[in-house]
Amino acid sequence: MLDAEKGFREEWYAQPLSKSGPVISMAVPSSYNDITQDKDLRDHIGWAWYDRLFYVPSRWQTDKQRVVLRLGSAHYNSIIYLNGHSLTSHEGGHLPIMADITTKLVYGKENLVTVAINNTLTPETIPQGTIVKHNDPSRYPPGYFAQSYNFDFTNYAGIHRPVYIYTTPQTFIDDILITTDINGANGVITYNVTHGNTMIGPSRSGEVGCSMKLLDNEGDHVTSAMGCQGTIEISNASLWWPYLMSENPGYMYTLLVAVSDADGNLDLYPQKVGIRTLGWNSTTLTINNKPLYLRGCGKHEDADIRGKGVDYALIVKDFSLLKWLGANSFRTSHYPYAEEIMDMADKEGIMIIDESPAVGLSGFDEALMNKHISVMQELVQRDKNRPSVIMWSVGNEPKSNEAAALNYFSAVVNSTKAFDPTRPVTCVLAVDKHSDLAVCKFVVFFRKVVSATKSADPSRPVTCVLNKPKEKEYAASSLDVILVNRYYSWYGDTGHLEVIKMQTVTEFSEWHLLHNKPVMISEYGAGSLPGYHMDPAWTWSEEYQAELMIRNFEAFDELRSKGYFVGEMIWNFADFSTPQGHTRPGGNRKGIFTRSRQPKMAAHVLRYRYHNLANDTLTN
Ligand code: E9O
Repeated sequence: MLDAEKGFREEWYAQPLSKSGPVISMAVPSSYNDITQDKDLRDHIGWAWYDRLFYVPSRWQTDKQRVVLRLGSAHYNSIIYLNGHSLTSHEGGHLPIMADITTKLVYGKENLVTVAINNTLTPETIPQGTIVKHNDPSRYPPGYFAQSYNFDFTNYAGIHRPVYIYTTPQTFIDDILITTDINGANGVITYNVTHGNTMIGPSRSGEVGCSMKLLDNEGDHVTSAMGCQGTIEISNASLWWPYLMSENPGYMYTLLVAVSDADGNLDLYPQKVGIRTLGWNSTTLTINNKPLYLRGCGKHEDADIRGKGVDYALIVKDFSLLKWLGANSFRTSHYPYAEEIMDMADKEGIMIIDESPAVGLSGFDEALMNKHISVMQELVQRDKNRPSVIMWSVGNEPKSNEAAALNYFSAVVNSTKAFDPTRPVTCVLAVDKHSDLAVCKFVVFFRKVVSATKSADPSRPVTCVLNKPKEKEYAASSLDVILVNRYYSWYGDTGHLEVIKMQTVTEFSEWHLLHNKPVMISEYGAGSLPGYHMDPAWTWSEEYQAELMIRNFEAFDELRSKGYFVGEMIWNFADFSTPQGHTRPGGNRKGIFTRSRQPKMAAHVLRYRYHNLANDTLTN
């Protein structure tokens, strides 16, 4: 039910919504926007309400079960009520919401869950948007406003991911932390299990014990261990390898975790474990001590009708297409994706750059920073055990030419590293880094002078008096790997495909020169309308998109030979929905697949390259 600011006043949560006004039939999980023929629902900004009556068996109460309500996500701000009482609230549209509802249910009877969702974005939310109020009464009706965004994709809203009610015993597994390592041919799994107790019955939490059983990927027993913390070493372990880097990519063991107490409560959780190590230095990324080259794409959770709603068939289709392409990775641009997608990535050996919802940020104040840090904490908490996640991305295309970005990103990146010291951290950049080769030469020059001075006298610190910072980009210095989005011959020098190679090589060598870190291109591409052909290539034709890619490949190959270029990701996997606009014919058309997942000419070109790259990596 759509709300124009009345729902809270009229206490819509106190009874089924149908008693407060006309309700719309709605599917969960799905975005609500594209499901009906109603333009007001598609374009709605503000509160929308969902509800559902459900029953729970009285046996759950007699069995002293703990009951949890879990929403995979709800976009953007949500308040959840149970049986007319406020239960919990959550800010942010892409991470799970959980609440213990054991004592709030009526057992053996009808219960009512109500979810109020608001999709409004402001400069204080992550991501940001602005509400533009139009006050001219001769041109707009009273109270007229529009929402604008700091990004180009449709801000789909609704309950996007599955909603579950599940039970555990009153002594339960609260969390499991897994880290893995390699010791010669052996794999090492370190685990830490934390448990809780709901105190429904007499608590004897002092007597809680943990035991582990490790199973291989066929479910056969490998080894067992006792204790809530510990290390398991497996001789001749099967490692987790990415797609096309091994015969058996995505190999995962199952750590069967059991927590039990003296009252006979037993909670079991089958935790998947992929054994792999990650490494990074100033030029290289490694997995299991082998150098990595990422060949992938930026994606979106986006499809006809359901918008950003989880769709199992679509997940299988997208992974099938990624493998057909020969891709080994993608970035969850520009927000955390559904756990069902992450599960597939673990299983199929597709590596993930796991991105926060911080797209297009600006105005770097402390309040935003604290919010950003807690989003990173929630993201790490959710995805920490996934072998597929090889890098955290704290954001995409921040306005990091604002000087405040320096301290801001150093704080966000350092906090992320404290939450998870095992993975590299990046942020996807787009602002100009001071595109002047002279500056880079200057940096190299001073590095040499400083190190020569230091070796002549190691006993004193060395300085140089500066008048102003030389770099216009302020986030890169905090990152482990530099990812940059560049659209030569699309957003700049449009139509001039011949400048791509030169400009790309110059730009990415400079990023490495300036920061002495591995670099990769995280977006490049062109829009194309499938079926529109022009030769010689012309913007929006399939030929133009394909030729732009081939010119980029020439640059990437030259950069790869320099030894610090660690990956390429096309923008975008598929065409996706955007707000209406004169530069977006039917959405963003930079997909190499159409929105219904059929290949454009570009997909065939990329497929040829990615399979060749995969063979290179196998033979080297
Ligand atoms: C972010 C992505 O979500 N990067 C954008 C993509 C695009 O297609 C968008 O879909 O627009 C590209 C940013 C390129 C920056 C150059 C801007 C020049 C404007 C004249």
